[in-house]
Amino acid sequence: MADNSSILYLFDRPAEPVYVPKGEQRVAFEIPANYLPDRYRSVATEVLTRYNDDTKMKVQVKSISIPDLSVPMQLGRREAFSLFIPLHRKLAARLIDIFINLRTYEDFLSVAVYSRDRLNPNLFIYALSVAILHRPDTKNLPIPPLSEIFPDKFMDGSVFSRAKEEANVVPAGARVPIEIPLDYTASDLDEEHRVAYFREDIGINLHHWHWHLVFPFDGPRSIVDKDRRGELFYYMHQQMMARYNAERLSNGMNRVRRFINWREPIPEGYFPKLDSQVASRTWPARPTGSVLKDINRQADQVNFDIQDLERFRDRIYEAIHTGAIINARGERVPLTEKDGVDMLGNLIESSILSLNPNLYGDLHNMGHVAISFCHDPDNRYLESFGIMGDPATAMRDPIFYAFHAFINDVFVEHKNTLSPYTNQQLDYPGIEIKGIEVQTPSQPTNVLSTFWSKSDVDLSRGLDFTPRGPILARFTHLNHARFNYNIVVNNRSNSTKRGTVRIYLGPKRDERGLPFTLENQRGLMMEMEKFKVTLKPGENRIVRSSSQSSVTIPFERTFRNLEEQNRPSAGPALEQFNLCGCGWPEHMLVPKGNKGGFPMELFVMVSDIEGDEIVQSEVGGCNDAASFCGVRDRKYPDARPMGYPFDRRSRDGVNTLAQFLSGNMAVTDVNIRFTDQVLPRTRSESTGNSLSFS
Ligand code: CUO
Repeated sequence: MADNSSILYLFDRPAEPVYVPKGEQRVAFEIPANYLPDRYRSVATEVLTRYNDDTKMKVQVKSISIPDLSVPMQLGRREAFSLFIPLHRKLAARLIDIFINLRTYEDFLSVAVYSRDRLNPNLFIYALSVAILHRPDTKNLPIPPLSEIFPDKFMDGSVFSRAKEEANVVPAGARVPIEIPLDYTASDLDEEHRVAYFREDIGINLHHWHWHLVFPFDGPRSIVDKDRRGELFYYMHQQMMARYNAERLSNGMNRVRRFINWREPIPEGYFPKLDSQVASRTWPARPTGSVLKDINRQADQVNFDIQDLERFRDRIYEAIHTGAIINARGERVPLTEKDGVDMLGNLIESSILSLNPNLYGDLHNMGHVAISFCHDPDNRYLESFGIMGDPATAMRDPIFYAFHAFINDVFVEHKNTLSPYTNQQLDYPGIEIKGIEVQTPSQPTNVLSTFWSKSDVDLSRGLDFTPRGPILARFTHLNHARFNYNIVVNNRSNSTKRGTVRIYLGPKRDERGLPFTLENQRGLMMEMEKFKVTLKPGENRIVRSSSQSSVTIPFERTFRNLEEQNRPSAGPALEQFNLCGCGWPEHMLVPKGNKGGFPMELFVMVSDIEGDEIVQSEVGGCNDAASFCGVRDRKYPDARPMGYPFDRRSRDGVNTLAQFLSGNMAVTDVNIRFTDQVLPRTRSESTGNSLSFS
């Protein structure tokens, strides 16, 4: 790799010093002697020449005057880093600011190289990732998935001693993958464990981490202030909840409860069994029955009471019910139909765009902090935060969903104040859906097929101080056979029409087996696909593959390897490959269903382009999972409220999905059949188990 991509080698083995050659190419950074940390200066000549024979490629690092790094250096090298802790967030925001404002790529590389061995590795990798994603001269680079950089955040700690043994004892070509069992965090005695395969899926956790990288809540305003980011905070998390609930219903469980009484013992316990390789301690567990406490941790400079959270919550509800936020100047800012949800998102999270952080606080982030410190609220045991304190790990914990069910509820409270869509706002006169079905190869019509697959991730990038060469961990995950949507649309006018096809899938029956009312079902509707169509007069047959989904990124992108041999080397293909890693993993598009067939309803709508269209060039890039992640450097590509048409209460007299339909909509029953076997990945028409590389 030449040019601007050499900065990516800084992701390699984050705790090894920067002058140790990186990657399989043995890339050596030629650093000025004064860049060495103090403890190496006296042995500079030896240190800087030691690896000379071992390198295949050299990268010159320019010597420049280094900006003041004292702020980000406040966090120790071996401490844990949490985005949700305000102090840590400020340190990261400062470093991002430094990185973003460096004038040239050479300066950026130089400061990044200088700071790498002086800063906390988690803080450094986070800030470096945000900066690379947002700098014009690096934004096309593929950031390696965090599972390669810090694999310890994604799998059982015992994997690493086995991996180190394998790496030290067995030569690179002869190593065997280390199997990670599907069930290692709990037994079936814990009912919540039935959906552990979802919570602990590497792909969904990577998505969540990447989403928060693309949409940071702090940092330079130019990168925080993205189009409708507050609304997207609501919608992306709402959709993850809908997916989790479909997964629970598939497994015979109730929908997730809301964590609303913060004084009560928390029934959901979780023992993550993750070991931090960097902070060299295990991530704390939370036994069943833990209680939130007031937080007062001087070391982290975080000090607030549960009562503070309750006050923030009540003020936000008051804003919703009075229809207006009070801004920092004491003025009323109405929560309008168009922008209200976006303002609320920034207020609740809260991001630096919050209109009044003093009054409305930092509800969501402090909720994460309170939960993640409930085992050591005053730091008497010198324990760090639990997994709710890190976006890369939070989704593993059942409490994440109970807490986010509460957060979602706040948004729903606001949405319920808006008038229902009128028939006129929903219908597309002259456009009629005549038929919809899904077709999976070698399955009956309207049957989706799920099963287990095994895939490998390479740990070698994240295993500091071990011999080189790939070392694979093999994990088992849910998967489905790819399928097509077949849609027949009749355009009864005599001119060409354009519209947006919106496809949702939702469970048909509740926990007791009764059909859902629309009011209960609409929050469970999962966006599967959204795309523009041009409809000629008469009948139009539309075929769409599930792999094109507006919410997913391809399997290979979730688990891509930076040095993979089959990576496109230039041109638009590279551009496409490199686009951000944000997006729901394709293998988790379809909920598990069950062996007998889990009944779902497939909803398809063609909406009028008049109300949909954002006029802009769509070449923005990074648009694979646009519904969840937006389009890079562009406006959100759909003018309707996110979640339309299910984001509001339905009009009077409409109680079921069937009653909701106008001519431009249709519903059909779909069954999801689960096969409890590990099938080869080729069943999903994906490219096979091609993640290994030599
Ligand atoms: Cu994504 Cu709570 O926002 O984790």
